[in-house]
Amino acid sequence: MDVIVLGPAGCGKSTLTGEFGRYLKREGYSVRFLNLDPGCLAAPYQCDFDIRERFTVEQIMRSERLGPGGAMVRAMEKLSETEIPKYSADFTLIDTPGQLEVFAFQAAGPKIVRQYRDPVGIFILDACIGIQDLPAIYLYSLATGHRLGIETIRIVNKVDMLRESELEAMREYLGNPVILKKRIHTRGTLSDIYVPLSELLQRVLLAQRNPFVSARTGRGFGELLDLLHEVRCACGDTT
Ligand SMILES: Nc1nc2c(ncn2[C@@H]2O[C@H](COP(=O)(O)OP(=O)(O)OP(=O)(O)O)[C@@H](O)[C@H]2O)c(=O)[nH]1
Ligand SMILES: [Mg+2]
Repeated sequence: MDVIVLGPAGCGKSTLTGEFGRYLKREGYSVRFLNLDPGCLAAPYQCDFDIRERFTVEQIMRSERLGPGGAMVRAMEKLSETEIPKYSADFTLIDTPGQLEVFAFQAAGPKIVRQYRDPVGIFILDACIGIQDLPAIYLYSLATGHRLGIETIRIVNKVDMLRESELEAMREYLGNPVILKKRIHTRGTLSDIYVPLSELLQRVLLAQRNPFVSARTGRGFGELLDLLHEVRCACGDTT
């Protein structure tokens, strides 16, 4: 199974790739690690393929006299023209750049992802974001999956940083459309857009499971693994 780890800057993509990969190995699976982030200084896992061996954002900044954003866009173009090795491991974990908008919303992203036959995306929601901002980031995750054209599951990471009562509130919130709806602002001229969007979000939230995970402690890895298996089961049901 090819698993593409997605999410905004600093949400824990690289940590999860490393720690979840080591967990999978302990469970007896064969695992490969791919780093597709040409901007990182180091990856916290032993890479089977590391895009930084071909080019880095820093090299592109120097050679093409670009700023960090422009160099990352250029790097993604180069990545989309690069043949990424394919492995027949049980799990190939693919770590992606922190600049999600460059990876997912420029032309290169879907082209890169299309190199894989039927990948699954894990979109990481950072538990520290706070309940009030969850709807926005959840919509972002849906847009990302849609844009890349891949089946995407969502996990809440860094749960070790919250108290149990805070986690409970978040769990209740994710499972309760009424609370959620109140949180989406519906005032003003944009209400025509936000009301249907909030209704869509409620339907999605009720239909999906979102494992609570800590990439640091390994909490929730078993549930994440189960969900990945379920996504790949014949029925495709992730409830
Ligand atoms: N407490 C806690 N910290 C975490 C967890 N996962 C990641 N972190 C920390 O969050 C910070 C960012 O983690 P990374 O794994 O580098 O995040 P990333 O999404 O790969 O970051 P970029 O590639 O730069 O976007 C680091 O300090 C990690 O140690 C977690 O589950 N719990
Ligand atoms: Mg990273």
